Amino acid sequence: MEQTVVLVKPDAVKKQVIGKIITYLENAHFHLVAGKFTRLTDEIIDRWYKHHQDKPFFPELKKFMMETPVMAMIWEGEGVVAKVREICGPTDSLKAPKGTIRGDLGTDIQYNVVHASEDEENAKREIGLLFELTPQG
Ligand code: 3AN
Repeated sequence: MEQTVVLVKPDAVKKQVIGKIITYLENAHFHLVAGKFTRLTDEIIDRWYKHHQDKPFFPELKKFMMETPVMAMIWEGEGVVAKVREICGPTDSLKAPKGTIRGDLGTDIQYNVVHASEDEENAKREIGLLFELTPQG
């Protein structure tokens, strides 16, 4: 069955909306199959966002992603990767429609509440990074 990774980012952890975010995904009838509250390390962020490493915003992004632990989850269901991206809304919260997670709970392009895997290949890579390679499972 198709799986995707959702991270509840530090802005959402601070706003205490982890439960709300889970509710959007449960309401869409997807299944939560794994989850952990965990601190991202330097190495994981470098590998996670390798496509952004040369961007000017990368140092800020890294600092932000290490501000608190993140809630990392694996969600499962038919078409889950694309549908969860839709439920999250576009990267920039200011452009995200109301009714999407980012439109309802996000602040801007950086403080955008959630990460969701871009495609199935990335979902597998991210599951490997966070749920298979990290100590404590
Ligand atoms: P998405 O999370 O929608 O797949 P990506 O992979 O392009 O978006 O970006 C990953 C993260 O990098 C975003 N969630 C955001 O926190 C940060 N980011 C992306 N573009 C910018 C930007 N232009 N300025 C600041 N932060 C950015």
